[in-house]
Amino acid sequence: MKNILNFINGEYVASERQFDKKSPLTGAAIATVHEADKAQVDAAVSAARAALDGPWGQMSVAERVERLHAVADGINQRFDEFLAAECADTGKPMSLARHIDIPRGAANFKVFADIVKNVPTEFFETATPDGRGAINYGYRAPIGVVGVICPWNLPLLLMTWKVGPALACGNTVVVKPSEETPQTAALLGEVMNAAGIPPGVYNVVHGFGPGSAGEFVTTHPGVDAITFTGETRTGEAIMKAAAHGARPVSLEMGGKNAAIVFADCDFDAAIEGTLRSAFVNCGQVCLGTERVYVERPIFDKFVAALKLGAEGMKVGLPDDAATSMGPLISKEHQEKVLSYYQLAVEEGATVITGGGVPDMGADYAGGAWVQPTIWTGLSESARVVKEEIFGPCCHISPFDSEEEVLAKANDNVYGLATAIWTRDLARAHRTAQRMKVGLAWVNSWFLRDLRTPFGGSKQSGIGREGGVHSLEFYTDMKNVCIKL
Ligand code: NAD
Ligand code: 6OD
Repeated sequence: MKNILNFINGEYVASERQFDKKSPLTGAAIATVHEADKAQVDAAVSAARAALDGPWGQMSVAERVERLHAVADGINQRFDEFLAAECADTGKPMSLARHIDIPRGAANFKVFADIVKNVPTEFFETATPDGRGAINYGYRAPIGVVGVICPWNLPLLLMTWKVGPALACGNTVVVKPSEETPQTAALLGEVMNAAGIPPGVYNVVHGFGPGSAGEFVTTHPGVDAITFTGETRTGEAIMKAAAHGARPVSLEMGGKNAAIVFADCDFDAAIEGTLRSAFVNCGQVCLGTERVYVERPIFDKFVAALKLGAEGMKVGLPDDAATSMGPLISKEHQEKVLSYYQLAVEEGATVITGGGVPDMGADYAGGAWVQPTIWTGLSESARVVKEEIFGPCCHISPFDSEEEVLAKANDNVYGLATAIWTRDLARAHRTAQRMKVGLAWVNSWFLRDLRTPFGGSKQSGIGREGGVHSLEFYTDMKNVCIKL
């Protein structure tokens, strides 16, 4: 059994209380995680403050950039360790983590270091009555000690997506990884030390939300800003905590994303894209598709092809190269997803495929396995069509007009992402612009350019990160006015 410690002020620290991290593959405990108490969170925040006022805050941008590049290189040098840790915590296929989670975990440091190095601020010349004039320029100062609260679905990727820009902007961080996925955040501490990141710049405290490290971080008066990824109702609690002291929040939250498939689409591309968006990472991607709207002339053909694709997916172990889908994160989440599988039947769905638990053999009977599942036939008001499930499942329904599908696709409290499949360019622009979401992909899905704004509309989020938008959140922009 591994021992997963907190990382405070550049050192690994044990806690009095511990909890078990269980394998999603078997349900057996694979690690003992040390749960930070209030005093340890205090110590992490103090260390972050000292590093902010000290070596990190005083370091030149060029040097900071160089060290963040060294962090990215350090992750790549220990790629296999990160890969093994991430797959042990999540059960996801190594083929997936090798191409997405770990490389993006490294890239998040390089890309944002380079953005900070290269993006200028504003400059204005101002006329004054005495004719001498003034100049104004924008100056970005760090926002301070940032609390980073992370989910379990893409642990290293989503944590570094916040920590990369936060550190590049000169801040220091206290990270609270998900209780389900503590390993890669802890391992990153070793890389930080090796890369010459001063103690206190990057701190990790383990634990849960309410009454534990999550609450201690978000309610701590020494934390100047909070960035969060997770469920909308957790985001609401964090927003309330942040209200004390009027601290800024960046919230990336839930989704119930719709794909819109027009009859003129590249059919094979739409099938391939929808299979990925519905089932990759066992459906545990916030951007994933859980509602598919297909134009009626190709509806039957689409349902049949998606069924064939889903049934061709191998549910299996991380190190099997043939595996396309692993288990869900935990037995608790399996219970939630299976309750929706049951509810779909009760609400009158036709189960096109799946709907249950695959037989993984006796050794893996304790794991959080579920079948990829497709339904048709539900009304738009069904809970299965309205609520985020966060599992490998989708409901497909037919539509007859652009107006109709836009009304249906937008009729949801969430507004994170959409994928639109069509060869008609004018329609692509029109529908993408009219979807009430933060991210609209046309003829693709989860195609990322880290310079672009990322975030959700409605209950899917507050704020945008990515590119200069991350700088907006992680810096305090001040205007310097100089009378000439
Ligand atoms: P979650 O909200 O349950 O937990 C996220 C983190 O918040 C965990 O570290 C948890 O310990 C912590 N937490 C819980 N309650 C807290 C509290 N009261 N105070 C402080 N911290 C608290 O989310 P999850 O189950 O880990 O992740 C799945 C959810 O995340 C889904 O809803 C998914 O859509 C969403 N998500 C959104 C995005 C996005 O970019 N919009 C990305 C990934 C995941
Ligand atoms: O790609 C990203 O930067 C990002 N934040 C992805 C989020 C995926 C949600 O599960």
